[in-house]
Amino acid sequence: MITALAGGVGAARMLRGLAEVMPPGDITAVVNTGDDTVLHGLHISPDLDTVMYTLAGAINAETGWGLAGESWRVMESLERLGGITWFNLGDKDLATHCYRTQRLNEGATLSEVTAELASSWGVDVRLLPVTDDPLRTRMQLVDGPEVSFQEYFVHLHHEVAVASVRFEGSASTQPGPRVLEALSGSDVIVVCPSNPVVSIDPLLAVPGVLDSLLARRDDIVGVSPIVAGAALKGPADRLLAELGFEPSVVGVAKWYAPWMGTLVIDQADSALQHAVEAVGIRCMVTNTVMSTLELSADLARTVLHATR
Ligand code: FO1
Repeated sequence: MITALAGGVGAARMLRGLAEVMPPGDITAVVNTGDDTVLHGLHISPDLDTVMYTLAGAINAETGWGLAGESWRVMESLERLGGITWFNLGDKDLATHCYRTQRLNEGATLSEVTAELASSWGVDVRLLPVTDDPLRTRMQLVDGPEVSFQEYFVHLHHEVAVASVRFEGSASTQPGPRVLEALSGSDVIVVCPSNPVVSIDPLLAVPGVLDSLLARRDDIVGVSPIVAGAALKGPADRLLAELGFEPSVVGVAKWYAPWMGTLVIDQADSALQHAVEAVGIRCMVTNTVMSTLELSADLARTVLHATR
């Protein structure tokens, strides 16, 4: 049994690789919900959906989010009405948000709705929202107000400098059902190549999660989302720098070292292996760029052996 800590696109590719090399039913993914948002009255859980669609083989491979073969008729009509169109919701994807919102309004928990949606897509990896309670990542801009994560990421194209990040509501959250059990009971905990600041840190903000990880340090292996000083996707490199960490595998190692035993870095960063180890974390070097399913599976095999 393994448990993976997961954000969006990088995590989805890692999970797809893991599901190739071990029974999907033996994998639990604890997924970030700090990116969740409400638009048009609909509850949207981007990271849960990205992971679910990827594992179902239905993801839009070009964007890494949303469904393949989408149409955009609702967005076109919204544009004509002067509605909110900066966050692109495809027609088929909208059904997911309608269903989720309806079930939440009926009193179902996010964990229950997630299990229903995953089952409808034939996804056997157990997807657990880190919490069923409201958790919202908020970004304080250097030259501007505090904004929601999606306003920063999509509306502002993550092109603005960030002074600090907080996880609104975290103190009042409880871990989702079976989250702590998955962390304490799995053989290995894999930290997917997600953004440390805005994808993995929200998980740690949920009371009980960090303590569970600290107790498992030797069994935790992470994959760096930074390769050759740059994030493969998104603003991880800039966010690390803005928060005072090197935008490199060494910065990632420093961010994770208190609770992570092993960090897997890309071949392009092999010269930094000793610098990572100097932070007090074991370091393995391999190809971490998952441009094909085969490469995701290769990385998954390496990661699973890294703690043994
Ligand atoms: N990302 C974008 O860059 N632009 C979008 O318009 C957009 C829409 C969207 C809709 C549904 C969904 O599940 C994800 C979507 N994303 C979009 C991705 C999302 O904002 C980010 O990938 C994650 O929140 C970061 O992990």
